[in-house]
Amino acid sequence: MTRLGQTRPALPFGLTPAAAGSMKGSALRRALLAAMAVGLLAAFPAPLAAHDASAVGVAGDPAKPARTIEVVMADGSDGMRFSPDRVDARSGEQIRFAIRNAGTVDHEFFLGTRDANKRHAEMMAAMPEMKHADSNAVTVAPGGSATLVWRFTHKGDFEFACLVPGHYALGMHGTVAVR
Ligand SMILES: [Cu+2]
Repeated sequence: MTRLGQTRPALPFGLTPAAAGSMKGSALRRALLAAMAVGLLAAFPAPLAAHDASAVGVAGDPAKPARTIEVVMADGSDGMRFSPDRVDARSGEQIRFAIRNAGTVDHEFFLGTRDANKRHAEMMAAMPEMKHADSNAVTVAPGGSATLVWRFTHKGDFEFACLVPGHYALGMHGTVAVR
């Protein structure tokens, strides 16, 4: 049982003071290293996100032609949404998403597979302060705008989603159908 005001250094989670005390040197070090490794994975999910994004396509080249699609982010008493919430694209096509936040709070535009976004949203719920700055994601402040250029290289139904905790469930996601 942990008490307030304890002076003991924090132990890796799952390790009780009694268990730590019974461990000798190297075992305790291994437990600490394992806990640190888990912590590092949780703190730096970006490589995982980037890997997932490769199933959707690659970062676009702004110097090359792109079709512009305007996307508006909105929030209100009736929920949160992207307009449009469906985009059709051709495999190999480069799209320049011109994103504007017409809402009252920060929103994200995060491009990925449905599975990756779902897992990512769960992770975000545990780390609400996490900000994304990958080629497949952008955060837009209220009244602000941003562009994201992306080339879709695979056919399938993909998703753009706002992964700010709670927003996805309020309706903030859309589909990119690549044919
Ligand atoms: Cu949002």
